[in-house]
Amino acid sequence: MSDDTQTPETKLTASKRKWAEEGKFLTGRVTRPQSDRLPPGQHLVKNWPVLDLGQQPLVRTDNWRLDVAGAVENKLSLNWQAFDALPKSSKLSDMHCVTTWSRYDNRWQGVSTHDLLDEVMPRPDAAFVMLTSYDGYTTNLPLADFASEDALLATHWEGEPLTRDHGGPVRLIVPHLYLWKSAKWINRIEFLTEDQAGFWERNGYHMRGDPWAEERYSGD
Ligand SMILES: Nc1nc2c(c(=O)[nH]1)N[C@H]1C(S)=C(S)[C@@H](COP(=O)(O)O)O[C@H]1N2
Ligand SMILES: [Mo]
Repeated sequence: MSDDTQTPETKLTASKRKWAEEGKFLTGRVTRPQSDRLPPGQHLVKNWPVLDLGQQPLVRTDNWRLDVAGAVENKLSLNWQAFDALPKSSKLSDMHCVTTWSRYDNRWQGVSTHDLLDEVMPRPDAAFVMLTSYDGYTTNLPLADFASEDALLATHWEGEPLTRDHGGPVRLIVPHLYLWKSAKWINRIEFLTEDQAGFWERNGYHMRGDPWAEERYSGD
């Protein structure tokens, strides 16, 4: 057989098979016993507080873009129509803010990070992501956490479009890390081979931010 039957698809398929063999992206999987549901130092709230840098950008879907760059096979720049054409998922999860409030049972809809990763295919050396938002906010996290099965690019909360103050039209939700990792008004995802600090991480917050390990500040 000659080599000219090689198409981009077979290259992509081979790469996906290799990830499966390596168990890539499985490490972010998080299941915990119910008794361990509230992380240490947290208290429950019923409302949903708003926290950000005080600038809530007005981002409309007709000029929204999501750029995916860095250590990936397929760089993307999605407009709303292209993003909306991706498969949709629904997830139920708790959220935990470093300011000590937690809120249970949030129903999210959007595009799972798994489905996005299927499109962009991180290179084998990609190990971290840096998120950039329309208000200039940045935050970093390990790729394995970004790829966790509960993580999604959320467009809806409790069946309603995400409001502007909570990061609409699209925010990240990575429920097993403190909420500062869940960038509101997301605009760009860059895959990195080395970790870099985002906004709060440069200002003393933890590079990972696991609530069960109380990874609040860089010394924790
Ligand atoms: N773009 C952007 N995303 C952000 C922030 C921000 O200032 N800008 N703040 C983070 C912090 S510190 C928290 S606690 C959560 C709060 O999300 P909420 O306002 O929807 O509760 O958003 C995170 N994502
Ligand atoms: Mo926060």
